[in-house]
Amino acid sequence: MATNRTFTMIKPDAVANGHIGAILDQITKAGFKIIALKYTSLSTQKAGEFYAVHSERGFFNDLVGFMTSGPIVAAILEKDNAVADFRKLIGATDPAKAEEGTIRQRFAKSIEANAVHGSDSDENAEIEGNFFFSAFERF
Ligand code: DGI
Repeated sequence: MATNRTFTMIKPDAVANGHIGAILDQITKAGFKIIALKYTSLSTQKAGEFYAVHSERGFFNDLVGFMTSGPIVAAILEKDNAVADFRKLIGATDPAKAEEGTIRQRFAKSIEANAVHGSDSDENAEIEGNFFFSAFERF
């Protein structure tokens, strides 16, 4: 398993607000190398699968609705300590609690429309990367 990789999505709010370029710029300037990159969207079924761990939560239907509301950018990123360093770069789930200068503090408006996803473990990074990308789409 590649422990130096993580998976991210730029979520529909950040795409709609025109932040794809600024977010990718911040990610690459922080030392992450882009291994795979895709502009795509999630069907209701795919979004439900991706967030299956949250299926019993009260916000699940809203979350799936939000994640299917427009296109997203999916990417696999590489860097030493990728998962933890990327979580630090994006900031807290709730942008109101995210540290100054983090991606969510800069670009997100609410706990649901929070601009970016970042894997929370090496295992999930692997699973989530495989969810979006084949071997031929990684460089
Ligand atoms: O790993 P994170 O994305 O930081 O957070 P998470 O895995 O706990 O939750 C996944 C996503 O679900 C999160 O990015 C936004 C949404 N979410 C989490 N907690 C809440 C929420 N959405 C709403 N509406 N309310 C919540 O309390």
